[in-house]
Amino acid sequence: LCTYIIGKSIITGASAGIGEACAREFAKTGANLVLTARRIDRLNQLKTELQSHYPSATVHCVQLDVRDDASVAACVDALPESVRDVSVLINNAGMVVGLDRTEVVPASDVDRMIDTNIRGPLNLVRAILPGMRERQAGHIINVGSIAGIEAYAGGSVYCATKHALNAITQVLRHELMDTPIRVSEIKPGLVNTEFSTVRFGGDKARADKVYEGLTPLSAQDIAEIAAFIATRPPHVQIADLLVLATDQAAATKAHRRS
Ligand code: 8X3
Repeated sequence: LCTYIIGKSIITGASAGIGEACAREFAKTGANLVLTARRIDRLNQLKTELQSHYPSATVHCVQLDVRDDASVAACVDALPESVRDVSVLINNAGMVVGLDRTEVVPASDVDRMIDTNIRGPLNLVRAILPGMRERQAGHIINVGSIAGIEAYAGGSVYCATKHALNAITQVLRHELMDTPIRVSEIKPGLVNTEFSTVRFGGDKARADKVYEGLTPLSAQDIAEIAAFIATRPPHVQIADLLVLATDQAAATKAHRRS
């Protein structure tokens, strides 16, 4: 069994889905957590829960919109001394809007996806990586998607953002090859989270259809993989992990029983 521990970790988008599950999974190991999201109430609830279940974990919550570079920089500047030396950055915050043909995607939706899914992780890297370089220690784990290696009708901007994140992950590995800092990407397929509800503007019934008749991945499945990645020995860099539900073969190909 691996004995490497997860140290101080910052997780973006920790109020729900994969980010929230990562917070739970990392807290189990007694990690010191910085959790960020726009929905601070949900983060504070999660903090209360985590601290009662895992007393050795510490949790610091910050209301943050990863799209806003100045806020990201200020958030990192204001971190308490005890968690300043972040060792793991989980770039999880991400979203999708719509499943429209490319020519009808509103410009505002283009901006929201590009700003959250590309600018967001870049903002975090700009704020966190210099400290990791100084300390010569750290691990960046980007939450990508199968949409980062495949493209499907209705996914133009989302697929483009996840392809971009995949490129950024690879570039970082080149730039950090001569350091002990590791860069990993997890690319999940169908995961049952708020992702599809957000995609369809809150239409839960339409979102449920995405996962109907099959067994999708859960956020917990991905969080366990993130914890596995973060606890490998220092010479092991899990570069790229595509994780699919057993019922899924490709982004738009899945076996449904009903
Ligand atoms: C996974 C999203 O749309 O490819 O991030 O199922 S999708």
